[in-house]
Amino acid sequence: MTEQTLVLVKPDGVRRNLIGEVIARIERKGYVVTDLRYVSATRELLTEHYEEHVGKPFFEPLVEFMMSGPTVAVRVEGNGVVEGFRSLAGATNPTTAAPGTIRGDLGRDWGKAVIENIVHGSDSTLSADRELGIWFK
Ligand code: DAT
Ligand code: MG
Repeated sequence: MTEQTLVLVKPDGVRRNLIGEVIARIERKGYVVTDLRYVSATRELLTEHYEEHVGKPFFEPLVEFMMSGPTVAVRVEGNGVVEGFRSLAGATNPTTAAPGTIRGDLGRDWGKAVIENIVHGSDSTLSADRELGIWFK
């Protein structure tokens, strides 16, 4: 099977009408969207998705932010897509994310307790399979 990753257009990206922009960048790169869902995430789903961050100071603000509106979950396929999409997304902090990346071009610091950075991308093939199972149950 081809490599797969989970991309999320987070609530800030959906509110700012950036669903198409994010998907366009994925498609222009040559990756293939093979499934897509509009999801109102629950605390339960988010606790599973962000299990590595449970207990950190930004965890509660992160969950609140991710429940503040709908998220678009996207299954994306292609060789090297896990690393490739992380590269398209850019660094976690949009202030320093490189121009040319999604977070670098479209994100900024809004002075909130949690970093709002438009997209999520799985950080390994193991995470990708785990996270796809959560969002495409
Ligand atoms: P990434 O989304 O780049 O994989 P992560 O997994 O470390 O980053 O964190 C998940 C999300 O939590 C991230 O996209 C934004 C937010 N976040 C991370 N570190 C943070 C911090 N120190 N303060 C506030 N929000 C943070
Ligand atoms: Mg992460």
